[in-house]
Amino acid sequence: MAAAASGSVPAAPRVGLLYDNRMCAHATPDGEDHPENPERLRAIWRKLAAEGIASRCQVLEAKEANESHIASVHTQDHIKLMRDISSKEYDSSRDDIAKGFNSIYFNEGSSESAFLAAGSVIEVSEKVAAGELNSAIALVRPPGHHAEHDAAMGFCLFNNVAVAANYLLNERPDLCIKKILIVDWDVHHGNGTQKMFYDDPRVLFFSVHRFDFGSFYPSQGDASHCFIGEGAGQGYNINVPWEHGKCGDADYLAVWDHILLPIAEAFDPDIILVSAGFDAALGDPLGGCCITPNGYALLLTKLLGFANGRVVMALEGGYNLKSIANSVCACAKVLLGDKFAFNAREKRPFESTWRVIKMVRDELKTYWPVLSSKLPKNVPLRSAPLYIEPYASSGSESDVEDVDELPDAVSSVDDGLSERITMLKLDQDNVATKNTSSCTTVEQSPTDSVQAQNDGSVVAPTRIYDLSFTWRSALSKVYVWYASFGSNMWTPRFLCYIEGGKVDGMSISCFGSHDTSPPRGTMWKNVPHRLFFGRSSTPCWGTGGVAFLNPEINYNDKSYICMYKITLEQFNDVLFQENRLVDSSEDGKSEFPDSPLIGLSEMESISSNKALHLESIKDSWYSNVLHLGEEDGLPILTMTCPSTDVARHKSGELPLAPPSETYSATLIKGLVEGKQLDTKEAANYINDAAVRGL
Ligand code: X5A
Ligand code: ZN
Repeated sequence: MAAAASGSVPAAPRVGLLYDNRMCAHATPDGEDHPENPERLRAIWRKLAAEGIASRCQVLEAKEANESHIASVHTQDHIKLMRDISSKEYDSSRDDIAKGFNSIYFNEGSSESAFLAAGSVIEVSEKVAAGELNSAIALVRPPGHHAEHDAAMGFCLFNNVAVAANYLLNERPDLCIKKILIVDWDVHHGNGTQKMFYDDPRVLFFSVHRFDFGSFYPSQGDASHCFIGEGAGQGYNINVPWEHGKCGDADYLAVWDHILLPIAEAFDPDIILVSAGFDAALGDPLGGCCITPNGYALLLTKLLGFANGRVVMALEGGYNLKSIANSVCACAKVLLGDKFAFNAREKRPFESTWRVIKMVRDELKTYWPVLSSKLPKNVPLRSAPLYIEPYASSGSESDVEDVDELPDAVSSVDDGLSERITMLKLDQDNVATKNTSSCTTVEQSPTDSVQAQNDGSVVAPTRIYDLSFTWRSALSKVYVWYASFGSNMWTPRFLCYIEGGKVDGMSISCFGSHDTSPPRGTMWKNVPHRLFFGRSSTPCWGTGGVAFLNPEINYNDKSYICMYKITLEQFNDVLFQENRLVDSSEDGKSEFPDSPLIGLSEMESISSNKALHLESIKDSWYSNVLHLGEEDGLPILTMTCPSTDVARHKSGELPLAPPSETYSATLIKGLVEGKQLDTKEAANYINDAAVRGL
């Protein structure tokens, strides 16, 4: 290495790496499995050690945060609770207190871990800001970005990154950090961080996350791109909300190139703090996205072009041990100056990504004029994940004019799917229209809000994203096959769930769906699941059992299903009605739950796991949504009891009971009119299932 001796080689970057096994003390109280577990840190550390990365970094120990520093973002009550929650006095109430928060557990190690996590991000940020280190990675847990000023949430106790940002800005004027860019690439929205700096122009908060039209965790409307900050902080809050899962390197890079980097250039931060969750990584069980390690490396490389490369990464989420270890490792190599080859497998962003990019730029261009520049034309795009079907306009909608708003790109898609492509547009509901904001407001009509936006001078103070509006409109363009195996096999009876009303034999009327359009198709199949009749009476059919499908596959069983091609919105409405979640209000109007049971992310998890037991309605009879296969590239879904109920039926704890006369007559009509069996065969089929049991 002659060059080294000549002194012309730049010194290797000084990279801080904070790891401390004291942060492994926070764990579930009884050792229950949990995605946010101590193994996450250990897996990352083992990998960095094995790859010889740790030894090239300055390895730092964790340090507890001062309460006074945490107090810049959290209330005294919250700090006290987090400080004391692990003490003896809380032994008996700890679990109940955890239940009072959203997605939180505590044990005896939680307090120390929480203070160490917050203090550690302060520690490395200070060193980077002071120039002692060029950059740093803080391997901390519990994570931070969901924590609100007065509450733990989403596996997060203190908002580590927010605490560190405030520390630099308020406590260390000597370090001359006046502007901070926070890049939150965790797959979830950084709701806590957003709120903490919402009116603060010194902190530019950028979060790219799955939104799925409001159904992805934390499922709050404020993750939408309409939330741009308020007061002096207007324009300093940037949300990039994905419409669905499966986003990967190409999608993130497009957002970097067309939103984040131009803004970072204009903002010119003094330091960048990355809320570095790795749950958008390929293989993550919660995220459903697919950033590769090299993808992360490239995203990070691009950030190093700002703030003189002063970048601090703080671990947030990330739940596949291999994925997070490989991803952090790739990032550490970037900080150390290693070269890497970027070879994205899938180089095309989704069409939805392009649409989201345009939306965000439109929303923010008055604050960041650089966003008014022209986007490249003819970008090759790919169609949305399969279950999002072409939005076949039935003629009444005037969506033609919006077509020129779409990228002129779809033509060059080379996988033959281009004809199937139609944008998931939110047009007819005023949620998004040409040249307008897609935000709805409480006080203003959509039109008013549009004027306020175009004028650039007025922005509604409190904007509320109407989620039920949004999920319905989004899920109304997604098709599934709903598979019926009971009375719904008789089409007139099924249509009660769509159109409302009842047929002979039913003692209660159905509410119907918000969308009363008839199924787009009907089809029969057999499935290897056992049909049985359980429970001894129902409000609708009276005495006698009703049909269930054993969720377990058994190739000796063969049951008939009648499938209806309906929208995911309608499927949710069927699910609501089957589980009696729709009520009549006083004025006789029907009241549906205001969020879907099955959104796009649930669809994905059902498709990959074959079933999803809906925790929120776990005591209802039909709380288990099964994936029975695919037809036309669309999932076949049904609803039945959970396997725990099957066990209770087997043990006799829950009754098995033959169907009533009228109920079985309905099933038989279904099978006969559906041309599956003649009357005698159908009666035998039902009778067999009734006497066979489980
Ligand atoms: C930090 C993080 C996720 C919480 C999911 C709760 N939290 N269902 O990734
Ligand atoms: Zn996350």
